[in-house]
Amino acid sequence: MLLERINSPADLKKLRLEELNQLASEIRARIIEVVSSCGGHLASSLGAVELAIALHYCLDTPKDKIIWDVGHQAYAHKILTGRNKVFATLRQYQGLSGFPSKEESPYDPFTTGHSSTAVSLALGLACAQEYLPFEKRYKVVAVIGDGSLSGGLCFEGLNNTGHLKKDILVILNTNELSIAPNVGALSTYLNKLISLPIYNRFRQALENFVRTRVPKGSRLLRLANKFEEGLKGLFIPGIFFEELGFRYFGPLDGHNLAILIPTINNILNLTGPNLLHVITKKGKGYPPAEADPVRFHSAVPFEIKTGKSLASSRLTYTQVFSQKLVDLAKVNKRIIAITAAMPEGTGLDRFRNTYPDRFFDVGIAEEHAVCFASGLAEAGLKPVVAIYSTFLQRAYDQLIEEIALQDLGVVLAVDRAGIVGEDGPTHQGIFDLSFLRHIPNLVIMAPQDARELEMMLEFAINLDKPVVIRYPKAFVPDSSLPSPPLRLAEPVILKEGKDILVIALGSMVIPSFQASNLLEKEGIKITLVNPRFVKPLNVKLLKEISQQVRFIFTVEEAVLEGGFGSAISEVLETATIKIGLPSEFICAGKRDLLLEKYGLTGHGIASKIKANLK
Ligand SMILES: Cc1ncc(C[n+]2csc(CCOP(=O)(O)OP(=O)(O)O)c2C)c(N)n1
Repeated sequence: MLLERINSPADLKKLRLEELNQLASEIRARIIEVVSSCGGHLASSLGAVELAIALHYCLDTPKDKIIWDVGHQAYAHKILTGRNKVFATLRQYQGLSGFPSKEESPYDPFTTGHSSTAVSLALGLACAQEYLPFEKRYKVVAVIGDGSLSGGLCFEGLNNTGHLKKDILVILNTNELSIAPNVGALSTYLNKLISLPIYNRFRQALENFVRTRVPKGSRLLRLANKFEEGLKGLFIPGIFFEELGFRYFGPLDGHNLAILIPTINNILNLTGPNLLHVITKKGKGYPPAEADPVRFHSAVPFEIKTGKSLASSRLTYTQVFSQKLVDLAKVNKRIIAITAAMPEGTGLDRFRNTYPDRFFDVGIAEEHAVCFASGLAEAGLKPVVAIYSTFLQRAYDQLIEEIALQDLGVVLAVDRAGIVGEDGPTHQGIFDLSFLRHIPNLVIMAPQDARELEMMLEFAINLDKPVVIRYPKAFVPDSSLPSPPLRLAEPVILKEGKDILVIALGSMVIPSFQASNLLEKEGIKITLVNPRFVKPLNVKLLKEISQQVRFIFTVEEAVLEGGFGSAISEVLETATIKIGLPSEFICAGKRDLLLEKYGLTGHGIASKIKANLK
């Protein structure tokens, strides 16, 4: 096994080309073996194996910096940079992160996970070089996907790079997919480039001719340059990037090390912004992933031989939302569904398959998704934007300016709210309550179970206000708790007792109910309230209830600062004790394990309450 001999990129440089190809196969086998048992971003990482080998072969890492956009395709990079021995701990509690992580390795200059940031980060590093002593300067490479390129931030980075003309290599890795098939006019353009590799040869020939045959300063040179300029638009691929100020190279086969290595070596000797376009196959080398790269983008554990998923078939909140929206859209023809490149993750694939004319995948463009929804709502339609809590962070300004300020009837179905598990700190959906709660006009709800999620979605669709419904990445709980019809701001009192009041939000209602059963066995009498709404609150009723008990507790699956408990303590005169998550970046690990760690289970809540009563 060659892989056993690779402890750092220095070892890679001792290998011959055939050995590098063999190494690529061994890395693929290792990735498949580990991801089949712990899940992860399989297809993208399999597609970027040769790219990782070529980059580490050509660069002097970790002095030189590679920034992988999103970072989900960087498993080979991890394996090559001294992390193979611990690779089996991928995405597990206290194990290797599923994304580049600064804490984990000097080869990861940034901790990443959100899309379209790589060019801007790389430009910052490239710009900083001028301020560093010569011996400390390094090369900077950003690897972006065609999906990342559908995000506006990536364009801002490219635009500024072309303007600043710093030394930077952007590698554009196209495979015609984000998670789902890539969308947008630019993606169509890239596909056109891929299918016409002839231009680059033509351009190369023209450049060689001009360089070798035409005397410098001659009229002929000026003419030839004009001719080249004129032909550019017709023939040269990457005119778009050239106009942005980049020198464009490619497209190349991103799995062919014999071409990749010398090309990257050559380009690294050039100054200014350069863009190398490579074409790869998502899922390369594992037939089930090549055949179904969408399913294997973020794979759950699977059987290697067949690719068969080993996931539980229990119902999730996402599936409940997915089905209910389709049911509501059957009757209400104004409903429009919007996703920012996550049709499968948000469950909107069902809507897309049922009502393709009322479904929009806008690319990895959360800001645009929210603005676009505003336009649709202003025109009288009922947009439902399904989005992960962590990615809604991107659209904060649009939410305030284009939705809330206009008081438009847009529904935001905020999935993955709370602890998400294996994707770790970049993906935990724990900040949304704190950044949403203070926005005027917004109605915010959280369901205790599947039934309540369905009710809330229907309620939101019929309310002419901006509404957020937040729900976790979880199986829906078995629930026999009552769910009377929803009324704006009205909580449900689930049980009444005179000692303490527990107001538990959304995913924390059932664990708090379990906690109350435990505490009642010890003689503590509890009033348990499911508030349903974070905003608006029925302050009068909450005050009345709170005056009948001695202690008040709130429970939420979100960061405490500025969260739901803060909302309660702002309106009640009695002191409240808040149970929830600390304001810290929560590591990866199974959701259940992390909930237990932070005391957000029935037992955990009961012991926190008891500890505070003492
Ligand atoms: C801001 C943001 N939105 C959504 C995602 C979810 N996401 C992760 S990877 C990905 C697709 C990336 O596509 P591309 O850059 O083409 O890489 P590929 O997986 O095709 O190699 C998406 C949408 C994200 N990481 N960040």
